[in-house]
Amino acid sequence: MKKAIALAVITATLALAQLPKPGGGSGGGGGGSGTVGPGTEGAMAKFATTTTIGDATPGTDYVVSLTGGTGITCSGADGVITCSKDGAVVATHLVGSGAPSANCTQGFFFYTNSANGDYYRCSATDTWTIATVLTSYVTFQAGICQNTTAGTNFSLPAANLPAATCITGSNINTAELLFDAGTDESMQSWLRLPTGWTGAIDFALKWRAAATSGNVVWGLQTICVADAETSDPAFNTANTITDAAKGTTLQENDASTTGITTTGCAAGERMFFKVYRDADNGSDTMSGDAGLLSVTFTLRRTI
Ligand SMILES: [Ca+2]
Ligand SMILES: [Ca+2]
Ligand SMILES: [Ca+2]
Repeated sequence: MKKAIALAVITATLALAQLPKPGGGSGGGGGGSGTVGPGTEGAMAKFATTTTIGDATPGTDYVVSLTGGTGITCSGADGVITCSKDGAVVATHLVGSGAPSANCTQGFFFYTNSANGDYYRCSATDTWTIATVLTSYVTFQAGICQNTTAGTNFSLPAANLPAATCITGSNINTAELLFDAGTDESMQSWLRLPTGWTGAIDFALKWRAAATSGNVVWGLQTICVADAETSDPAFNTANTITDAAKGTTLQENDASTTGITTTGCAAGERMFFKVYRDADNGSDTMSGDAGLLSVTFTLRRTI
């Protein structure tokens, strides 16, 4: 008789009784029970390969039944019960204190860190990925085009501001902000840092240019304002990205950086950001305007 059992932790209860030997003899008496839990490799409870309870000589053993357990398949006959791993059932949930270190198989394993409640999933063979950090993206388009009039939702300074310009094709109607090649120009806006924010933010932007050589240096600065604070703090030190122009005119061009500076920021706060072209930077060598199309923040939060 085969018995497939369905729990991740192997638990088996043994009922013991002395069996009569084949062809006669008296049994009876005996009895009791024990619980077999997870053990070390090679120990009976591990069921690492095949575990036999009893011996190969039927009729003289005390094990008469086995119940419970998970991930094992048992068969028994005449006092010998043999249990093996059931390949169709695998442990799926591991628990430990701290980050997981055990090997895992993608799609089968889930791990709980008992120290802080974080959950991990096996995202690839022997690779654990924390599952309680959600990644989200916030994108701001640089501008819009109403018929032939361009505008932007960003706040612009009184001087040294990028010009909103329509990009109108046969199908697409949108706008860009044109940043000068020699004078730093900037725009700014803000977003609310989500509850559970982990502190790590990546930044990406899309831009284009008529020029087909040289580099553009983009700058980003952030600063945050909390509840009961006034909202005119100085910006943090800038993160910059140096990105080469495409070799083909007006092709869209991605630029990005990870782990931007967010000193003084916390979950729930308003994060102001300022984007500019560091046009007078010696590394900003592209001639002509750089047209900003969008900026995107990658935010992470725990659940
Ligand atoms: Ca690029
Ligand atoms: Ca500058
Ligand atoms: Ca320049």
